[in-house]
Parts: sequence; C-alpha cells; structure tokens
Amino acid sequence: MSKITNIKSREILDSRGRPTLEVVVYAGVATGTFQVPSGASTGSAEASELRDSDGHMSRAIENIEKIIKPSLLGVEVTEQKKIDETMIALDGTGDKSRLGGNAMVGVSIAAAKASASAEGRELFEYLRTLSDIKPSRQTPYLYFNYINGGKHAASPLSFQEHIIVPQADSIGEALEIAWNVETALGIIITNEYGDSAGSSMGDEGGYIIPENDYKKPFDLLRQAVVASKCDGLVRLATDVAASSFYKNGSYLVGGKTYSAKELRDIFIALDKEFNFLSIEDPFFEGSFKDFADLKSVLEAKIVGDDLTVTNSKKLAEAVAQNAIDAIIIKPNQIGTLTETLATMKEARDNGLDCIVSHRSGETEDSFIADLVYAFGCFGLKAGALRRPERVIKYKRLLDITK
Ligand code: 2PG
Ligand code: MG
Repeated sequence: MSKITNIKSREILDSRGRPTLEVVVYAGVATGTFQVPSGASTGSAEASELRDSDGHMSRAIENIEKIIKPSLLGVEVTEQKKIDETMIALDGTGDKSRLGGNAMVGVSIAAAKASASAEGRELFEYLRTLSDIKPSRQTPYLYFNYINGGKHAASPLSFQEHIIVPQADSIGEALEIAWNVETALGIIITNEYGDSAGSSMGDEGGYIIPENDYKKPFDLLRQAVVASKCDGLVRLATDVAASSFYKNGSYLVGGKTYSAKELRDIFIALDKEFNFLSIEDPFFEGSFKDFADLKSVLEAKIVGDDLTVTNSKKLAEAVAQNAIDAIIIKPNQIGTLTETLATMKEARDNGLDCIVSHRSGETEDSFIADLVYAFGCFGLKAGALRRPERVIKYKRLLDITK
C-alpha cells in the first residue's frame, strides 16, 4: 500500500530553452518525476498546453498545487486509472484546457514512475501491468531524424523530418549504424554546403541545409548510407508534417504551391525512388480521405500524428476510413497515461502499429523508452544522436534491452 503523500511541481527549461514543467509525485519513500516535453508542429486537437501569457508555467503549477494535489492526496499511487479519471473529471473540458494537458500528463506519468519505484520494479515492467497491448516487435525500429526542416529548423525545407531507420534487431546494432551514417552525412553536407551547414543543429539534432528541393535531403541520406557501407541496412522515412505548410486548400512546398493530388504524386515518385519504410502526416490533419487514398497505392506505412493526436476518437475515425497503417504515440498529445495506453491498445486491436515519439522541445526524461519497450511497439522516434536530450532515450533503451 503506497498512498500519494505529496505532489510538487516546478518550472524547468526544455531543450529549446523554453519553460516547461517538472512534476514529482511522492508515495511515502517512493517518488516519481516526470519532465514534460513540448511540441512545435502541434495538431490542433492536441490536449492544450497551459502557459501564462508570457510562456511561463505558474498557472499550471498553481493548478497542480491547488486543484489536483488536494484531490489525489491519500489515493493509492498504483491506481493509475483512478488518478487519471480524477484529473479528467476535475478538468471537465474536452481539451484539458482548464487544468492544462501539460499539468495533467506531468502528474499522470510521475505517478506511474512512483508506483514502479514503490513496487521495486523496472518502469517498463510496471507499465505492462497497466494494459495488455499486442506487441509488434521485440525491440523497436529506431527513427533517427538527421535532416531537420519545417518548424524544427530555420531551413527552406518544407518537409519536417528526413529520417534513417536501421534495419537491426538489436538497439546496439541500430545505434552503431546510425552513428556511422551520421558521420558520413556530416562530411557530405560539409563538402556540399560548407562548414556552417556541417555543424548546424536543428531542434531534433539533425543537420540544417540551405536547400528547398524536397528530394535533396533523401538523396543526401542515401549517399551517406552508401558512403558508410550501410547499404541494405537502412530504410528511409519521413515526417512531412504537412499541416505546417497547408494554406487555403493547398500546400506550399519549396516556394511552389501544390494541390493534394499533386502532392500525392510527389509522394508516389519519391517512394518509387527511396522505398520509404513510412510516411507520416503526408497531408493536412483533417484529410482522412487523402491519407486513405495514398495508403491504398503505397506499400510504405502511412502514419498519423497531427491526424490522430494519440486520441482514441480520432483513431477510430482513421480506422473507419482505412487512412493509416500506424499511429504516432505522444502522451502529452492526449494528457494522461491511461488514455495513451487506451489509444495504443485500440491501435493494436485494429492491426495498426504504434510509433512512440519524442517532441521537438524535449527534456532529459527517458519515459518514452520504457513505454516503447514495455509494449513491443513498432518504432521509436527520438531524433538524432547529436543532442543529449535525444541520446538519453536511446541510452535507456540500450540499458533495458541488454
Ligand atoms: C512530430 C514531432 C516530433 P513536434 O511532428 O512528430 O518529431 O514534432 O513535437 O514539434 O510536434
Ligand atoms: Mg509528426
């Protein structure tokens, strides 16, 4: 028996140097801490992130102290559902805008960590007691975003993420491949664009290139794969994040305007050349039909992120329209661990894969590594091996799979 004895929160800085929240849940001598991440290319239906008008966290902290804490003191910390349902009821809004999705997810995941600690279990083992989710793979494919564009970099590239995915069955092997490709890519980029591009750093640790040709980053990745002798060991993937360049019914890519149909043809041509493992958010977040149409013609997995925002209702719509093969899972998109696990279970029950993801504004927290491993998810997106807040997720995964 470990009842919640205290909840504390404070403002910390995320990887972009912006304020975010850290929450600590105490259950007697056991504690759990979660540092909340923050997105830049957010879906409009995500749980709302509560910030003061100047970006600080004082309202979110006050909500935890004055509203959430008094209702959770004395509750058994292992009762994750009760904890999350209590917060959802206290919030009472559809989008978690009263308490703040960031405040709620902070408490929710900190409570799970405190429970694992109270029970003397590894976090991933404890998470497995909360839900029964069909695994896809023993260890996840790792998605390393090595060329940053869109809202994650001061770059003319419209597509947000240009990703390598080592085809390895162990985390150690995947990391080794990524590191080799990264080294080769750095040299290729320096040779082609100069020193400043070769040492550039986007939000997720990828390079930034002064280029607006949507095909070029994939060419560079492929050159790096060949140069590092990793040919055949790596697939390419992309997160287009198309909502970020959608305006008045069309898409602005590299300074040119395209219709959904023209963009679809671009994806088909790119896929023919690069044989993508997956394509995330190829269209604006409301376009279930365009997703479904692309899914019907490509073998690459079509992935929903802004489309589905870890929300089981959005997922149900995507399933009904046969719009996606896989869903991005980000706990702070929905605001509680219980709802995150419910969406993951629903996805797997409908034959979709789960790809757990970091946010572009990250913290030193490695919770997502435990989450992805606990349920044998298909993939983990955690950025490039060039920034510590990304590397820490891969390190944790390496530790728990060794
Ligand atoms: C995404 C994420 C993470 P953000 O779109 O998948 O890569 O970006 O956190 O900015 O929403
Ligand atoms: Mg995305």
